[in-house]
Amino acid sequence: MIVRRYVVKDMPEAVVSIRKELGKDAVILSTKKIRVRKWLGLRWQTRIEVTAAAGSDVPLAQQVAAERRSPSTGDLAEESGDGTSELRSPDSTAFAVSMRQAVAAYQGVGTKRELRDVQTSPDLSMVLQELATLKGLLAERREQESMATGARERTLEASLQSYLEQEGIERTQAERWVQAMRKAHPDADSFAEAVPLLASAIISELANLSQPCPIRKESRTVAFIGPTGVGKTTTIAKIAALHVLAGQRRVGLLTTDTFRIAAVQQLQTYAEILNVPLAVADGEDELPAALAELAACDLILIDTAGRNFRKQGTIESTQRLLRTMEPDEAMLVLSLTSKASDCRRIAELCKPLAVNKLVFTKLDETQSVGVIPSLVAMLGAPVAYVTTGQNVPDDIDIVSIEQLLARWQGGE
Ligand SMILES: Nc1nc2c(ncn2[C@@H]2O[C@H](COP(=O)(O)OP(=O)(O)O)[C@@H](O)[C@H]2O)c(=O)[nH]1
Ligand SMILES: [Mg+2]
Repeated sequence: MIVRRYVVKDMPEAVVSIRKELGKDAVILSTKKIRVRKWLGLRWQTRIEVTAAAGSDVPLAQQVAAERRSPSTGDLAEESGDGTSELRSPDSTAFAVSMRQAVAAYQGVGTKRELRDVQTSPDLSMVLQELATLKGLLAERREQESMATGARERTLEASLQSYLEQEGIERTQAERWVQAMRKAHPDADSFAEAVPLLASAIISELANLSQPCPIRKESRTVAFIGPTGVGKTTTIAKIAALHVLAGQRRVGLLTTDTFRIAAVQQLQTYAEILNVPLAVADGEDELPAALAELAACDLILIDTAGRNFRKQGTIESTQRLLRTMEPDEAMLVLSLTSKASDCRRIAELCKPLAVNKLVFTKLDETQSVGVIPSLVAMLGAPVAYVTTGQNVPDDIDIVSIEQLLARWQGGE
């Protein structure tokens, strides 16, 4: 019979070595924890010392232990080069059987009969039963936890999604932005925490477009287009007043809105108050002459007739007008009190008009600002101005999307 000692990290490692070296009939005689020096003797580590035997004449564990303790036996271990040692002992079939069962149970490769024997051992079967119960409980708990986390995430995402939709953001765009935020901040788990993070995700996606872009210094002609009643004329009056007050540029006003006499009169009144010239063009044929009237001006703000943009004819005539006047900048003016879906439809229809900036009016009359980043993303055009009331010239602002979305703080 061969007896060997193994110093290993864990039992599976011992069983693999024992099976490899002593064969599948080998049995474990004893195991005990020992401490060994590692790292040039600087550190101690815990290891398991396993004694195993192979051969037909395997001794009882007690006998081996007694022999090892007995001074007459001396040191039976004979060190071999590979760190194992061998000793010769008397045989025992009983212990061999029990150890074979243990090895089989450990590896799960025992014969059916051996497993049955293990299960019928009262102590072992109780332990196995308890282990099985514990395993079941653990699995159940893990499943409950992952279900709860999944449900919490779904609920949070659904709340964020409906918040964005209420704010006027289109469904698929809202989904995209919620997902972008979740990707960047998977740990955010409350609505109040997630909403400002959502704003950051939108701002970082818009990149440069999130910065306000008022009229450039180099621009001389700027046209304002948009539906009726959104506040084009009032906004033009505010911008003109600000430039007159700044005293940097000679401002002129031009209107093509001759559909209503009141519209011309409205701009005429502002022109008189501000003491700036006003030219009127009835159709694109009169545009060159009207522009020539304002030759001395270095900033010409062009008011256009409010039109029903849902009609194809409106888009075509506005396109003709813009082509003739070739403005340096074309601003689409939209009211934040209009339905978000209508704003989106108008923006979609205005795509062929090469609008390069957006103006949002009537912020004072609404809480919802979601349509602003939504249209900025859709048209790839930044916001030039946001207006906040009827007072000329005070109620106009140059603000970033970040400042606008600050309204979302705390999910208000
Ligand atoms: N509350 C509010 N009303 C505004 C704002 N801008 C314009 N208005 C009002 O909207 C109405 C239509 O404005 P107007 O400039 O004639 O619109 P237009 O038809 O697009 O030229 C007027 O009563 C304005 O005083 C704003 O920022 N807030
Ligand atoms: Mg008008």
